[in-house]
Amino acid sequence: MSKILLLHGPNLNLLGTREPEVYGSMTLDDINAEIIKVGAEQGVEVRAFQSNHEGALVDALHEAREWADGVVFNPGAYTHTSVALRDAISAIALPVVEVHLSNVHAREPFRHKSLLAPVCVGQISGFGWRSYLLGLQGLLANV
Ligand code: CA2
Repeated sequence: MSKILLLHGPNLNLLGTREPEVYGSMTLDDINAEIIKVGAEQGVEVRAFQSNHEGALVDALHEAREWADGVVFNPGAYTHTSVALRDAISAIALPVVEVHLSNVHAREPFRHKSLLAPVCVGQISGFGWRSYLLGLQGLLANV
C-alpha cells in the first residue's frame, strides 16, 4: 500500500472561515477527509498535517522519509519565500507535488514565483480543493 503525506502550510487552518471567493468554502478538515477517503478507495493511506511554522514543515518532510512514498504539499505563502523548504524537498528524495487552491499565476506578481516548484515533480494551481485531488493522482502516477 502506498502512503502519502498531505501537508499544508501557513494560514490554511483558516480555510472555510474567510475569503471563500479565493479559497473556497471547505474547511481544512473537509479537504483532508475527502482526500483520505479518495486515497482509501485506491488503497492509499493518506496522513494529513498542517503547520503555520516553517521549521515544523521542514520536520514533517524529514519525517516523511521514514514512512511515506510521496507528499502532496500546499506550502501556502512559503511557496514564494522558503529556501529551507526547497532544500528539505531536495534532501528527502521523495516525490513532492506542489498544490494551490487559487491560480497563483493569475494573482499578484509576487505569487507567480515558486521557489519549490523546480524541486517538485509538478505543480497544480487553481482548481480549489480539487487541486489536492489532482495532486494525489499525479503523485500516484509517480510513486
Ligand atoms: O492558493 C493557495 O493554495 C495558496 O497556497 C494559499 C496561500 C497563498 O499565500 C499562496 O500564494 C497560494 C494563502 C493561504 C491563506 O489561507 C487562508 C484561508 C482562509 C482565509 C484566509 C487565508
